[in-house]
Amino acid sequence: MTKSGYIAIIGKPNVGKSTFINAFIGETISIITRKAQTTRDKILAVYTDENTQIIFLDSPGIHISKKEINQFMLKEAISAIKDADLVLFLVEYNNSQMDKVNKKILDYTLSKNKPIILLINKIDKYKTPVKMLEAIDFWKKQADFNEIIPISAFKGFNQKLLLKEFKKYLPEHPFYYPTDFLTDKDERFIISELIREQILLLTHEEIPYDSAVVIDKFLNIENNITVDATIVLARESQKRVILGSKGTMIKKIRENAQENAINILNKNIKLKIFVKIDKNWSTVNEKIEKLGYSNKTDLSDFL
Ligand SMILES: Nc1nc2c(ncn2[C@@H]2O[C@H](COP(=O)(O)OP(=O)(O)OP(=O)(O)O)[C@@H](O)[C@H]2O)c(=O)[nH]1
Ligand SMILES: [Mg+2]
Repeated sequence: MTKSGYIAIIGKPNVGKSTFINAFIGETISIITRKAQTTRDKILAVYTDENTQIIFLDSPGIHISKKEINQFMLKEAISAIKDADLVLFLVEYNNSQMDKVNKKILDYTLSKNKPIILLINKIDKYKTPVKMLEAIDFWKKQADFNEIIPISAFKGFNQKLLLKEFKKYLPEHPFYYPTDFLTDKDERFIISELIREQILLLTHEEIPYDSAVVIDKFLNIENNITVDATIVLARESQKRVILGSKGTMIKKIRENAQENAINILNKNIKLKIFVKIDKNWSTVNEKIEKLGYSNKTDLSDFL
């Protein structure tokens, strides 16, 4: 009998959720940056071996804010918890405090009777093993976790050991997806994320959070892909920054995203990028839905 189930990765922004999933699967599925709130959508990443299939759900870092785009992101994270057979709760070595947000995530997950494994990430940053033992001790007192495992998603971890732990909590079930299935996201989504990744890496302040990327045209002829994409911004003044002096910024965004897309998708890709203003899009519900950010999850039992 095979084991197959859903594992949600939940935690505050920037703790390394996407890094962990990409490393576990061995592919670039989610974008990773130094900035908080990099992941916007619930992204499925599938691990398959002879007798186990794990459907990882990467989720946006939990950040509580009234802004509509943030409410969408929160719904994506909460719906991942609801879908999960097991929740991986990620915390970072240096924020191992039970702050309000972590407490909310934990209480909510426990109220849904989900098993929780606590992963204490970024242990490569510990100067001494004593610090790590202190962190483990601290978290032990916070809740009755099914397991507590320190890891470094960055420097590598013992995949075999984690797999063994995860499997304990997965139901016996036929595989949900074909054995070669990797993610629910298509090439259009991946290219739009690679563009957003460059915006996150190259611009600052509110611009990454007020940017969305839509794919207007996607043509694939014998592995030659032509893509027209538009960066949607919330304010006129942001356009100047995205274009840069003499168009240098948009050129850099386009070149880097195109190069990454070619390497990740292993296809010949020609990318064109346009820029458009959709005034205050990130704070207007109808506008974020039009840009593809729609999730009907009820947040009343979380907030
Ligand atoms: N030192 C160290 N850095 C790490 C580790 N794991 C992730 N990082 C870094 O932490 C930053 C955030 O990583 P992400 O994977 O994007 O974090 P996330 O939790 O998905 O963030 P959001 O999508 O914003 O919620 C990146 O700069 C990573 O390189 C780790 O084990 N050690
Ligand atoms: Mg992420």
